[in-house]
Amino acid sequence: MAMLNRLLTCISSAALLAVCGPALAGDGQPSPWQMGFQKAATPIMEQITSFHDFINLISILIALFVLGLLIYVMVRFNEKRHSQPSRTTHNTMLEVAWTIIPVLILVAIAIPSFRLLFAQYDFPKADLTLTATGSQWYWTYEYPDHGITFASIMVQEADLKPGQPRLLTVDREVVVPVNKNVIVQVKASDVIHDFAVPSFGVKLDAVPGRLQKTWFRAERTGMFYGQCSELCGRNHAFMPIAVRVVTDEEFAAWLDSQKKSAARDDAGKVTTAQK
Ligand SMILES: [Cu+2]
Repeated sequence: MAMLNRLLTCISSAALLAVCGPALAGDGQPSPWQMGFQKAATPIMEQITSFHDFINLISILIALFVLGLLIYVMVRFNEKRHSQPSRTTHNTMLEVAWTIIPVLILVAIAIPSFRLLFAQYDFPKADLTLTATGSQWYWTYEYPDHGITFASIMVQEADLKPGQPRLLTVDREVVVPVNKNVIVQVKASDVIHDFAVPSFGVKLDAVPGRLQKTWFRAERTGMFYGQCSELCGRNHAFMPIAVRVVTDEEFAAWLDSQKKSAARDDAGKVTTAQK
């Protein structure tokens, strides 16, 4: 009985966490005791989140069903209550059912799964093109239409200002306008890296010698962090991605300020990051 009570407590607390999950989710960055994904900032991430919740629900129902069957068999057919096992081997209806039902479940999963896959690869018309190049161990960003290129390097813990997250803050953030389609071309200059921003539902390998492409459309302003998500060497954990989503006016002002300081030299800090 105590065992059953404990089991019920486990199930109810898991259900509670599932319900409270969104409240605990990080916004733009991970948060302590976060359950589930970071809060979605793009339509694709919203789709990913609801697809995940849907699959999770199916898994939980299947697990509970199997658990129920196991408990039923243990109680109903144990040696004490059922000492003479029956010799039944086939049941046509049951066999048809346990073939058809899983097929239906798989079809129900496949439909939203393919819809999401097509949405991710259905590139909209670009409002802004951005190139992200992974190098050991920093990212270089380029705005080809605006002639802006800069390296973005992690700020060391000792240099953080109050409110800046550890291991995620960079010296120069990517700035993009809100509600605009941003096409990101992802490249690598040395080994395989991975451009990933959880709130945007973006995760794409940066492969040397290959031009990969992904896109996002951020629907609210704010700071959104990601990290290189492919083991790329000793300082893999120290090449964060920081994207600031701003209004159109702020973006125009930022472009102006960047063009004015276009001549800045990244060479010095890049050499430091490579060490
Ligand atoms: Cu990397």
